Amino acid sequence: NRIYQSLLQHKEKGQKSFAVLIDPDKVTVEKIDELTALAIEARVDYLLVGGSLVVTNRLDEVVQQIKKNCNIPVILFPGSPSQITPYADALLYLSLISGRNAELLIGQHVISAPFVKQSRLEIISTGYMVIDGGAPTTVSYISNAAPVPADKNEIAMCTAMAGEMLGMKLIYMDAGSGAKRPITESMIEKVAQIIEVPLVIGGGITDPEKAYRNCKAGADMIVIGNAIEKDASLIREMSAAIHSVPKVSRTI
Ligand code: 1GP
Repeated sequence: NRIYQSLLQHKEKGQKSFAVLIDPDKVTVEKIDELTALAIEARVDYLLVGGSLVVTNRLDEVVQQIKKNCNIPVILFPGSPSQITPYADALLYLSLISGRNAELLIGQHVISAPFVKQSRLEIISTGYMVIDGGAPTTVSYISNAAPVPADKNEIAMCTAMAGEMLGMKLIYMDAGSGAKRPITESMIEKVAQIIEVPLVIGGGITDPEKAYRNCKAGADMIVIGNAIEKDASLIREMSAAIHSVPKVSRTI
């Protein structure tokens, strides 16, 4: 579990990580080449590949092209069990703990378990929490489950705590891709304080200042997709902002 260990080490040192989310539906080979060149230059920590609704079957091809170009670890962020490829390094094994849709909590995992195991990917058990992003997002619609209301910090805290106690190795709070309103720093702070495992934050982050403030509030990893799809050069500024957060080592 090389990748998870690197996440834990970063967390211990108070070092923040930046992950660029690549939607396999939206990238051409040329775009992948552009993104990976920028990601290497800007020292992006991880590349996430996936999305709630992936319609093409180019996943293998996209991941292979990324791996050809760079050594940045590729972590799958699947919207469904069909989005798995052995060419990646790791898989966020997501259980939608903010929802009450049994299929996304455990049903699909049971169906795909033999296939996932065979893939030999590093499996990172992830408590996935969708937070209301101000308007319906693809994930809130597709998941057929109510997101956590944006101002209910207590619900987010209790959900994250429960996820951690159930053994999840990572908590990922997501306002949904392209969310109108990203997750508040106050919610991030409350959740970060109450859990020990790394905290990933994404959804609707468009400016480097917000990414920086999220890290200061306690996020360990920031995921950005949409804003980079619109302007790939943002990778540089985002990476600089996230990596400039003063390191505060963890005192246990
Ligand atoms: C979505 O958290 C990710 O699942 C990233 O969101 O595309 O809005 O950056 P954006």
